[in-house]
Amino acid sequence: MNLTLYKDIQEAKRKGEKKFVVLIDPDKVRLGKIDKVLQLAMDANVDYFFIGGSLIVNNMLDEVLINIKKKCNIPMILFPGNSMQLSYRADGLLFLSLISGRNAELLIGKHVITAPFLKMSPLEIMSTGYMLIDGGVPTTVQYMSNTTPIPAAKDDIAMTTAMAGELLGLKMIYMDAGSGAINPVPTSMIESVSGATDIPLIVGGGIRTPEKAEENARAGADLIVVGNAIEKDPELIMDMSAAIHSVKVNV
Ligand code: 1GP
Repeated sequence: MNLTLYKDIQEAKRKGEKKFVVLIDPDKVRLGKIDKVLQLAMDANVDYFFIGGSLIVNNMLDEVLINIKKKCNIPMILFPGNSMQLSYRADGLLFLSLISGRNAELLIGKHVITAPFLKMSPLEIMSTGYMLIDGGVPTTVQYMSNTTPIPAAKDDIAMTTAMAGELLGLKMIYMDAGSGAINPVPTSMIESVSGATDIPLIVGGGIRTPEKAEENARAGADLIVVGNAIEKDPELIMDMSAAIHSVKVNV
């Protein structure tokens, strides 16, 4: 088993370096277009792919993973929208607990069901406190999870939720405004959460420009996730990556 993903993420955080993550939704992938994304991702030194979506309606997950692995060596981390989205073909898995919500199934229920499978799997499992932040538009995750996102102006709720996640032993926090959010996670909220916790912080949802990505990294995000904007314009990968990797904070 290759257990270096989390070590690398921690090490980067310790050095004040930032990681760029491209989200690939197997539902939206056209196998022709993905080749271009893979090439650009390799050229731009993308750090990780997150693979997942809140609704995977086709059976492309394995095929997408096989195709990516054949063509590039960027680690693939599953970001599952539900417990069907598991595959040994990835490198790692975000074992998500939806700590911003109060849906017991998504806090612990599904985890109990998938634990025996995951325990035997070669995947590197990274427990992650997932916090949905109001991004100005109802998202698929919000609807599917039947939970209320943390209001965008409530930095204190985000901060204390993340602190509780850390104290429970979760290895990372993922603040997500949801795919296609109108408003990304507010900078002040990123600052509050990163200032109050020591575990790596993932931020995503509605990030469309390199400037915003860089601002989030400077505010304390350790991994920046971009999906939609890159699906629309894969060339954006180069500038996004340069912006995120240009940030090195003193720690
Ligand atoms: C969604 O954080 C991710 O879960 C990425 O969001 O597709 O809006 O970039 P976007």
